[in-house]
Amino acid sequence: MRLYVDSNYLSPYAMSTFVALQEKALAFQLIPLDLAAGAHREHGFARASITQRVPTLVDGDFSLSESSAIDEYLDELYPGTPLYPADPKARARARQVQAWLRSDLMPIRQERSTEVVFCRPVERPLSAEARASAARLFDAASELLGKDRDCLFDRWSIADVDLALMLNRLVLNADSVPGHLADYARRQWQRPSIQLWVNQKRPPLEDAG
Ligand SMILES: N[C@@H](CCC(=O)N[C@@H](CS)C(=O)NCC(=O)O)C(=O)O
Repeated sequence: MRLYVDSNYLSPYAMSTFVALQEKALAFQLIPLDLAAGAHREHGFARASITQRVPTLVDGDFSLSESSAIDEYLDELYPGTPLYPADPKARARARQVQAWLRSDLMPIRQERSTEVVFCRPVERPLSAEARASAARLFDAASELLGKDRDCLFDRWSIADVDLALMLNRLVLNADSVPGHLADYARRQWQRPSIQLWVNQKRPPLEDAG
């Protein structure tokens, strides 16, 4: 198996699929693509991915992009740690959380990029729009998690990775986050499969300005 990811190891979507492969204990080759140099536009990758985006998984003669589709594919085909809950309603909820985190909360994603999570914090305070997004994130996460839960469902799921990543955009930048949500995100971050991604060797960031 091959997993194509960005060569800066900053993509939260690539991280989700990397963690999924680790949790399934599958052997795979991690192939970093230099997106800035347009490596994802080259013919071979463009055809395999269909979308010209990372992550893309190649499994034998089958290739697939879109991180949550990859997560679901791996869970349906391979044994190992379940990535999604078995119960259909909980499973649907996990898919809801993943789809929502990939399509909403844009101001947080813009003002607290994953450079904050994997490299270094930024000083600029959140805009009013980002604070409003953060309030919606906290409401939703509190509703989903309750007060003291370690994970969204009865046991860990891949949706926890995505939710913890979104919260950690704020937690790791020392932005204000309700304590129970910050604790959840920090605990999730200790998972060995996540730490393997966190500890990838990244090229140094160029200084802004
Ligand atoms: N919805 C996609 C998003 C993937 C995505 O946006 N990948 C970015 C890297 S974070 C990418 O490939 N960017 C290259 C480009 O679009 O030019 C997923 O979940 O996999």
